[in-house]
Amino acid sequence: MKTVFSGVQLSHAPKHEISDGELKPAVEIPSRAEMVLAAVKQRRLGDIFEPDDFGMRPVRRVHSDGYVDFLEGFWEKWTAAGRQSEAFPFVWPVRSLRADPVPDHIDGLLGRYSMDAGTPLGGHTFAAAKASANTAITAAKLVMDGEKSAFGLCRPPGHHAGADFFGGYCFFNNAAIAAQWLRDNGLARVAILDVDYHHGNGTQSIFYGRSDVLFLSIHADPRQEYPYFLGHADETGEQAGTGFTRNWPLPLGTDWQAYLPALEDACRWLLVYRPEVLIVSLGLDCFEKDPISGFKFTSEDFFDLGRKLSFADIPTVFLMEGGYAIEALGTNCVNVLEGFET
Ligand code: SP5
Ligand code: ZN
Repeated sequence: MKTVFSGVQLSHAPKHEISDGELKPAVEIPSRAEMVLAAVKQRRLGDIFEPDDFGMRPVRRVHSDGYVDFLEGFWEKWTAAGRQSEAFPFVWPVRSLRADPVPDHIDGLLGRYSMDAGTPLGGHTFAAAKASANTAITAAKLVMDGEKSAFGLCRPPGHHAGADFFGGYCFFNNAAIAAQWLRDNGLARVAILDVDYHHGNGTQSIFYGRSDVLFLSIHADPRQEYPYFLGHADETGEQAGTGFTRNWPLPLGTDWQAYLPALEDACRWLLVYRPEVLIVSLGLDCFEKDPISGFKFTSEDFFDLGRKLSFADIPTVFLMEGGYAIEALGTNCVNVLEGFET
């Protein structure tokens, strides 16, 4: 399987995150991608390619102009205001407050275009997020051009980012951008299967009213786990998209055996929908030793996950999302990809 990766993605290097009531060391760090890249090379998964530059048009097909402009111009505004350290939002336009007009002040902008305080923005974030989106599109293009599968080694991840907000370590929604790009380049039906431990709230919200992109997500129950405010079983789409979103929230402690029925259910939906391309939002944070998560996958289970995903011979684009057990990340990720090819 071919891998797409850009070193520019390493330039986003957050120092801290706000979680569990503390300013803690960041977990979404460059070494995640380096570990996966090392495993791809060591296990000879296949050739590694730099992404093509698709410009900002495909990104703007998914994200609002206001949001893209905000991310692009952010660091200049932030430093012009005398700030030097990485940025965190701390005030949001929640229920009964107004999201519009968009504030002028940098702290207002941060809150207007974010969903949490756990996702620091730095001087290289925009460039890295753009490279990550290009990585995703390039992997999608490989598959559209005839590869049976491809791996976009994306970082930062994407699935928590919505049309006009960042959060959950995500800035541009790589899976959504790749799906939209495939639609804009002639495909009629694309499916996204999100197996990250956390619900892909950004991806779901982007496609919630649409039937041309099926969104399926298996994740920790939002009653108990981040992102808390989306991902319940009764969310199945709206208007033209009714029936084209499906969620499998599972309890903390779920292991591979308990996960399997949900995965098989999701596979049945894929068979019915018959997408021309499947995009897998590949989080590796269901791992038993993941430092922020509560599922119980072993490294071997990831191999079985990959094998299951090859069930219907659908051309498949794997895009990396979360996963924070740095030492095992490369092994777990390549296990999925090798399992798929077995
Ligand atoms: C892409 C992705 O996986 N994003 C996840 C963002 C999760 N951020 C919230 C982290 C909260 C951590 N609390 C962990 C408590 C365990 N002791
Ligand atoms: Zn996750």
